[in-house]
Amino acid sequence: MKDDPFLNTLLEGAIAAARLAGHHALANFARRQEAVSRYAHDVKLKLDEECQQIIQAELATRFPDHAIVGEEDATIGGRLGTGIEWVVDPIDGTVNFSHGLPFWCCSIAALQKGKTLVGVVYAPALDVCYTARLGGGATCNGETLHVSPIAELSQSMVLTGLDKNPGKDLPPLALFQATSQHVQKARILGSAALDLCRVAHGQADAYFETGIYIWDIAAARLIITEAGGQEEILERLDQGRLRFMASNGLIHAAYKTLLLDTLQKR
Ligand code: LIP
Repeated sequence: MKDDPFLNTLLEGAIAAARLAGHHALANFARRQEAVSRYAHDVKLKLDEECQQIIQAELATRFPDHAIVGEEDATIGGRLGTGIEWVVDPIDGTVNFSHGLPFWCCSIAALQKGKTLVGVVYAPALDVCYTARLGGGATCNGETLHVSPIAELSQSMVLTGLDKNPGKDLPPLALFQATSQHVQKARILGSAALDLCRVAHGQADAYFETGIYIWDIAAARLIITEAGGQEEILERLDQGRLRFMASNGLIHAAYKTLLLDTLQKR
């Protein structure tokens, strides 16, 4: 596992920012229902915005020349000259958080030319901090991560989410029913970043979702690959939405074929 001082500095900053934001959300748990706006199946919380501001302030102090893009405020801070762009989801699993479910996290990634250099996914309510450096491995609370050895789709646990805007696609529940018959269990936990970290941790074997965004996956996709897994954007949809999958690598081809055949996208 190579040691790169530049990546270490980026990772140290990302961890500090994620912890500041996560502790702020936890400390203001009583305010978890304060909403900026509510939608049919989603919500934008005041704490989303506050945590985004905390992360942006910490990163801008440490890295004034870097750009910052976040779910709550696609602000490009600093100069793009360095080519380093921070991609931030201050609270991934927002609806879980607003209901008091612990499956939520702060996700922060540093990208250069679209490639993730470091990633942090911090889940304060679960007291777990996942990290990864490009070429430097992945950890959970300092312990090295590796994906599961499950090699049969029929024995696998897959994590997914339901697309809020399916459009002309197969209805999300029909896709869930059709694919879940071919795996041991399919679960919906409500946080893409944490789902991907569970795959990296070997606690699940694959993940798939349509309708998520780069900020949901930017950090955790590096954690997956540095833990020996595989990930790919299957399709880029409208308004930045993605069809994305990841796995332990062993069941990747079989799961991808099942998904695309069911979606009739092959
Ligand atoms: C969430 C994703 C989750 C998806 C939810 C939501 P947010 O992100 O992490 O996988 O199913 O609909 O998009 O909005 O909580 O940051």
